[in-house]
Amino acid sequence: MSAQHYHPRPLEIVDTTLREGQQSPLLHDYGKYYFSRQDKMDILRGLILYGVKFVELFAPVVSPREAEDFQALKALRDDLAAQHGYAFLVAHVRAHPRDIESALQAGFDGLHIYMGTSLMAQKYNHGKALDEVARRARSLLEDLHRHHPEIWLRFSGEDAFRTPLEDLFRVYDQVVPYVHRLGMPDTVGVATPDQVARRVRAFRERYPDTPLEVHFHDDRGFALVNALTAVRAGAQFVDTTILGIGERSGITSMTALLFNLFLEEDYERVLPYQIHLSYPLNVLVADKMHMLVPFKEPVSLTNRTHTAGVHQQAVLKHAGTYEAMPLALFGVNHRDILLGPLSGWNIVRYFLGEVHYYDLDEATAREIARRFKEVVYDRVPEASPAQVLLDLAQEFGLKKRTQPPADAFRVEERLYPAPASEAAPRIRG
Ligand code: HCA
Ligand code: CU
Repeated sequence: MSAQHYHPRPLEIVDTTLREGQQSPLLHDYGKYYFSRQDKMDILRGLILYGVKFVELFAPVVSPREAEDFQALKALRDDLAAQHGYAFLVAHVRAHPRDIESALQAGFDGLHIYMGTSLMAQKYNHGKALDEVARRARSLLEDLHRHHPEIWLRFSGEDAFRTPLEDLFRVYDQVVPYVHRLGMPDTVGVATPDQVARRVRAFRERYPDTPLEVHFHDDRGFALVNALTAVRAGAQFVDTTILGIGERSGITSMTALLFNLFLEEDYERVLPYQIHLSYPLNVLVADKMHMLVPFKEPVSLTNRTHTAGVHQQAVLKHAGTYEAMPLALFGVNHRDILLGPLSGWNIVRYFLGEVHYYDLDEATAREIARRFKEVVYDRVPEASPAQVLLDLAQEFGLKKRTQPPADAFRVEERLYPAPASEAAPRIRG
C-alpha cells in the first residue's frame, strides 16, 4: 500500500504516542525514560486494531534503539495488515537530507518533515531566515516528490501559531505542490479556539486541495477544544496520543477527541474507529506509564465512579441520573460506587443487603449508616470502608438471608445510548 492508493477518510487520526508520547516528562518521573520494544509493539497493535492508519515514529537517526525497534514494528504491522488493514508508519524528521535519507532507507511509508517558521525558531533554533527556510524545504520536497511518489509527504511549519499567517503562507506556497498535506502545529500550546477556527478557515481558502494536519499542545488546557474546533473548521488530519501524553503537558488525547465527536453525532468521522477499544487502550498506556488513567481523561472509570450519598442512591435507581455520557460504548464497561464517609443509608443497605446478603430493613440500615459515619473516619485507612461496614454488620448481629428480600433494589446495567426520553441533550437513542 502506498500514498498513491489510499483515500484518506473524513477524519484521519495521526497517532504519535510512540514519537510525541515518548517525549513526555512522565516517563522520566519514575525512571522509565523510554518505551521498551514490547511496549511499542503492544501500543502499535492496539492502534492498528483501533483503526488508526497513520502512526508517527521517531526518525532512525534519533538512536540506534529506535532504528532497530522500527524494524520490529514494521514486521508487526505487516503481520496485522491482512486482517486489520494497512497502517502507514511515518517518520518524524528534520528537514535535513541525512535524516531523510536514513528514514527512506529504513523503509518508512511517509515523512513528516518539520522546520521552525516562527521568529524564535529562525533566531534560536536553526538560525535561518524565512526565505531560506522556504527555499530549503522546497528543494527537499520537490526532490522527494519526484523520486518517491509512493511516500507520504507532510510539511509542518513548527511553532505555526507564533508565526504570522503571511509568513506561514510564504513557506507553504513554496512546498504545497509537492506534499500530500500541510501541518499546522501549536508547538508551545498558545492557540485559542477562536484563533484556530480563523486560521483553519484561512488555510482552507488558500489551499482548498491540500488536507490540513493539526497538532495542539495542552499548555493552556485547550488541546482538546482546539482539535475539535479545527475539525469543525475543516482539518482532516489530527495528531493525537493515547492519554494525550507528550512534551510538557502533552497534546490532544485520541479517545477524548473521538468521544467528543461522537457526542456531537459526528458518526461519519468516528465510526471507522473501534471505539469500544478506547478505554482498554487508555488502560494499556496508563499501565505502561505506571499510572492510572488520569482523572481528567473523559474516557475513564473515574467518570463512572460515584462517591456522594445523594448521587449513589440515585445511581442505584437509575445510572443516567449522574452518568450522562455513553461511556459503555467506549469500553468503560462497569461503574464504581465507592463506600466512604459520604455514603448514605441507601448504599449501606445495598452493600450489606444485596452484595453481602444480610437481612436488614430500612430502619437498621439507617442506624448502621449513622454509626458508620461516626466510626469510619478513625478506622480508615487501616481498614477499608467496606470492612468497617462488615464489622458493623457483626456488631449489629445481622444474619445472612436465604431468600431475596421482596423490596430489593432493581439495579440494572443500562445499555447506551439511553432511550430518547431519558437521554442527555444531543445524545440520540
Ligand atoms: C517536536 C515539535 C512538534 C512537531 C509537530 C509536527 C510540535 O517535538 O518536534 O511535526 O507537526 O509540537 O511542533 O511536536
Ligand atoms: Cu508536539
